[in-house]
Amino acid sequence: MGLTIYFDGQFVMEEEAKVSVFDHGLLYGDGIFEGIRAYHGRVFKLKEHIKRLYESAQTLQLKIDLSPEEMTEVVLETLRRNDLQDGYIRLVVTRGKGDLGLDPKKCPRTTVFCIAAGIRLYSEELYEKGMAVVTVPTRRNVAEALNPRIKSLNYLNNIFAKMEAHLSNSPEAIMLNNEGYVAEATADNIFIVKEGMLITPPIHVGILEGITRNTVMELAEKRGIPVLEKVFTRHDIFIADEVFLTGTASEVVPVVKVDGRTIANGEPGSMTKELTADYRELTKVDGPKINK
Ligand code: PXG
Repeated sequence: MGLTIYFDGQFVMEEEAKVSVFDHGLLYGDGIFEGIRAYHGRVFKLKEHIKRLYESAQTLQLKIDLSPEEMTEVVLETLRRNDLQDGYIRLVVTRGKGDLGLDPKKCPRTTVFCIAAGIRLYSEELYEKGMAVVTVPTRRNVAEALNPRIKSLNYLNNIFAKMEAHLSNSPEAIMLNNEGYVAEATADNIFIVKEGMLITPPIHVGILEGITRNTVMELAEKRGIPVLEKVFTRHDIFIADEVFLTGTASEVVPVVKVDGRTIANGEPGSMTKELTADYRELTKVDGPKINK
């Protein structure tokens, strides 16, 4: 059975949810998105995702006709219409229809759509055994060109990175910034553990301020684990006690090998396991209920 999609003010069947070939989201990647998850009948960190969406819109001067409260309701109603209690939500705002020039002024109305679907996850084995990843040649965008804090529809450099990972038979890539410091993975943030401290690159390295990243830092602080936002290099990864990635889709994924170097004893570490368990517990209670 097809999905019901929110598309520009209406709920339509997926076959009818069609974006114009003149939409600048398609022609120029001029738009923004959020990837959100629902667990156990609640939408995890929905407030935070809506906030980030409107912050991305503010910088791109994308005028969204809906208020944040109305957008929240769009997400919840899309889940209800698809009878989903758990799932993956993709919320997209594009510049809308214009002409064949890139001028955003020629686009009178933004396009908004919301998809709610089941989620495809990494295998449970990957969580138990950990993942082997590689660093790749493609660098993360420099903030002065396109700030990675904007969750825009321009993902080409991350897609290059993903292709480069696949060329090395690796499921995921670690990207460096233009100075060679570790930035993030293609759709995940990165953490290392060293001597009891949890370390992650600061935002100014040029990364997305991940909502899962912020959540994991809060969970660590609750456990009394010291959390440091500090730049680090590949060498720091190789000599780390633990490495993991965080993101809405992947949650907390242990990394056990990087560029052929085995991390510590090659097994997911204890802090990674504790934070994974805390995160999964939080998904049971956080966020608004889909059905009131
Ligand atoms: N870095 C980048 C570049 C991302 O795109 C994250 C980090 C993690 O952020 P959150 O807020 O999710 O913790 C992302 C997230 C997808 C997909 O389907 C991509 C993201 C999120 C959800 C789904 O590819 N990007």
